[in-house]
Amino acid sequence: MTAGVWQSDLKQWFEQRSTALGFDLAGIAAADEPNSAAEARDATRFEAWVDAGRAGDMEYLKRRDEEGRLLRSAVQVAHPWANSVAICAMSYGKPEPLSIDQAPSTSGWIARYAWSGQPLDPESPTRQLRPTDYHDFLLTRLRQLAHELGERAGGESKCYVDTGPLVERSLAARAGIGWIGKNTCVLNEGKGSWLLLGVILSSLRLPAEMTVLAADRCGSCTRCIDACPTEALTAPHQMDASRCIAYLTIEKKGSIAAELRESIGRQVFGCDICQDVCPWNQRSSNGRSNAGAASPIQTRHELINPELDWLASMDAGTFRQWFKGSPIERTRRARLHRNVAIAMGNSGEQRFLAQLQAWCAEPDLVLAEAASWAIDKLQANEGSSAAQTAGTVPVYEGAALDGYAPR
Ligand code: B12
Ligand code: SF4
Ligand code: SF4
Repeated sequence: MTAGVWQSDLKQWFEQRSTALGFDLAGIAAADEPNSAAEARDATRFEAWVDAGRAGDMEYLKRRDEEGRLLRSAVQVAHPWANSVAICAMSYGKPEPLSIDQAPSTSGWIARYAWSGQPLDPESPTRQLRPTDYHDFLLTRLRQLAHELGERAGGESKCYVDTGPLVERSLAARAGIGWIGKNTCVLNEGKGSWLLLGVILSSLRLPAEMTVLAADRCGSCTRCIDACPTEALTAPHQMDASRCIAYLTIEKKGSIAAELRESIGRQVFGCDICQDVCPWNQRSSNGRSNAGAASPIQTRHELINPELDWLASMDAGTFRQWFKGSPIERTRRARLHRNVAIAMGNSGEQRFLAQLQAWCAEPDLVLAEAASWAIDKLQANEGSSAAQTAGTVPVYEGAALDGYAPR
């Protein structure tokens, strides 16, 4: 296939169109240099990560081609036709509370990316929000953009949000969206790390001089590493995903290892701690998404610090009503309840015993076992304060970034 080239006016057009479609940041990186230093470095890092068993049970990350190469080690392994990647990022930064703020000990925490909703009717005074999932609304916008790009410059393209055989964060860093923080998230000086990423693979070639990288602004700060309750951040930029609360509460099927349960605290879906403590997010959470009045990323306030017994009371119908179309839907009710049982055990609240006892009689053995663990924990802690769960992560004052002041 003959490939066109990203000219600077095309790049400019792309950035403008991505903003018009509701994205906050956009950038382009080359994917046509399998032997370039950046590709080789990322491939080595990814392989080392998988070989060290860091991916836990996430088998999709370990898939290989016939030659034994990991599909995600470089873009061209699975997409030999792709010469460039265009990355678009949407901010979900909001001024709402953080997981590390004080909260009732009876409440849980749902990761803020999963609070998203869109008005059923923007004109209605109640502005009731229906659940949305970033995979869907980013992909729709990316496909529109890819279609327009094709009309303008030709070439082949393919869009992914999350699910493609790519390491999106490495590509985003190479496209200048931001730098990879010590918590492994992509951070942008203006927007922080509350960014959702989407990728358009393209057969267009990118001249090397068009690549502009963002400087690393972590300095000597280690707040994310210090705050991680499960020690999943084993070193700067190194994550053992099999210990990460996001993995344990969202991805992990079956029972969660007993030794990690207490550290999960009150997180019932995902984890925001290593981003909540980041000084770049404490400022940039004011930088709202530019997605507009009918934005699909508005906050469903009921999901901030939700009461654990409210989540526990959900039957199949109520769960569907609240979470159909949300990222929480894919975790399913049984897994959410497993997580709620663990959070109840960590709460110190004796009033959850009745619910936990009811779950012990459930045919779902994973839930029954988690509930039984929680009962033992509550009974062992009887009389002690419930302050175990909320606001346990140290709250940091001021910035400790070498010579850099977050805006
Ligand atoms: C699997 C996965 C997870 C796993 C593993 C996370 C991980 N760190 O790998 C789990 C379930 C734990 C997870 C959690 C979360 N995830 Co996730 N996840 C993914 C997914 C599908 C693949 C990631 C992957 O390939 N990891 C493999 C490892 C090797 O990658 P890595 O740790 O990023 O390592 C690379 C770099 O760190 C770098 N590197 C390594 N060493 C060094 C050293 C230096 C000096 C430097 C500079 C770089 C560097 O090279 C490595 C390889 O290329 C991506 C989507 C995608 N297709 O890419 C989303 C994605 C990374 N997740 C995302 C989100 C939002 C989250 C959560 C915030 C959700 C939540 N609130 O619960 C948390 C964040 C936790 C955290 N601190 O990372 C976003 C990240 C956006 C951002 N701003 O970075 C993504 C891109 C999805 C999206 N489309 O927006 N996730
Ligand atoms: S998301 Fe939570 S558990 Fe995972 S690395 Fe960050 S602080 Fe640790
Ligand atoms: S908390 Fe500090 S070290 Fe961690 S990502 Fe943010 S600035 Fe970097």
